[in-house]
Amino acid sequence: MSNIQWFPGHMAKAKRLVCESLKLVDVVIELLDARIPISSRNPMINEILGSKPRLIVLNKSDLADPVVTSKWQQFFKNSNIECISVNSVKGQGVSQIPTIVKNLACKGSENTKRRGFSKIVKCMVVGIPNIGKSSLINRLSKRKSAKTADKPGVTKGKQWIKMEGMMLLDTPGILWPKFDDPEVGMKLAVTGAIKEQVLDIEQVALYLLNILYVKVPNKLMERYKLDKLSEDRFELLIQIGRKRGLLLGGGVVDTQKAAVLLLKEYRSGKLGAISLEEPEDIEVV
Ligand SMILES: Nc1nc2c(ncn2[C@@H]2O[C@H](COP(=O)(O)OP(=O)(O)OP(=O)(O)O)[C@@H](O)[C@H]2O)c(=O)[nH]1
Ligand SMILES: [Mg+2]
Repeated sequence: MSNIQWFPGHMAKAKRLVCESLKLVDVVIELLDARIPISSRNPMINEILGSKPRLIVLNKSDLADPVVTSKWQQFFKNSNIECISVNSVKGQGVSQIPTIVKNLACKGSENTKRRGFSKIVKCMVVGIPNIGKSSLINRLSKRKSAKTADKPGVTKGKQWIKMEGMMLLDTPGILWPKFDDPEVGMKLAVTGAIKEQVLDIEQVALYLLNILYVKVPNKLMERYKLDKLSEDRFELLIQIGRKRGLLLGGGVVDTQKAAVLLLKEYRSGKLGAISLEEPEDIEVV
């Protein structure tokens, strides 16, 4: 498996922006992908945040297995970090955030400064590209102030958005310079955090196909109307392409198009709500 590397100049800038803004805020919302809570956790952000009060929000919970998501919530709570799960598009779970953030801000000001904090709580939302930071802010503020789109790198600078009792800071998504584990890069690619231009889409689709084959073979059979799944992953991709009529000349399957289709269907939940990692898979926290 080749290692995806992705840390263009604008990400270094985004990291500086998060560092500088940290001084200005009472609380940080660390947004993670409910399907890959560990792989979507930026180790750099963890260092930057230090002891700042934080809430972990597992977003895109509609695309993850709810049983696995509950386990993740417990996993973070066991490490004394507040954690909830939400769907920022439909709004599920979002209404609990203001109260939790205000409580965290109160605690933070008692412990660190021994003085009150301003009534307006300042909260920064951080996370990897395309995770849903701007969508969450729009949901919380009940306005479409922040630009959102189904691709990474949409928010370029910081933007403060006001809501009742709170100021929210939207930030650009940040990845880190090197993925020590190539699987982390693959999972980020599968879920859409890395720009497609730098990816080998077929390789990413084969990685996903491997997980789906092991975890949810029935869902693959149902979705693509396959009686039997080929054990060879590339053959399986060909089976899917053929079923969907994605052919080049001479009846040859266009595996590139099949790869794009599989990723698109997984990302939009058409294959079901499927988590790609579980707390049991993680050896070291
Ligand atoms: N299914 C689902 N899609 C979501 C959810 N939250 C956000 N999205 C989608 O994810 C895509 C990215 O959302 P954004 O809010 O632009 O993400 P961002 O983190 O601000 O991205 P950058 O600004 O590029 O770093 C959009 O297509 C959203 O509709 C969610 O809870 N569930
Ligand atoms: Mg954004």
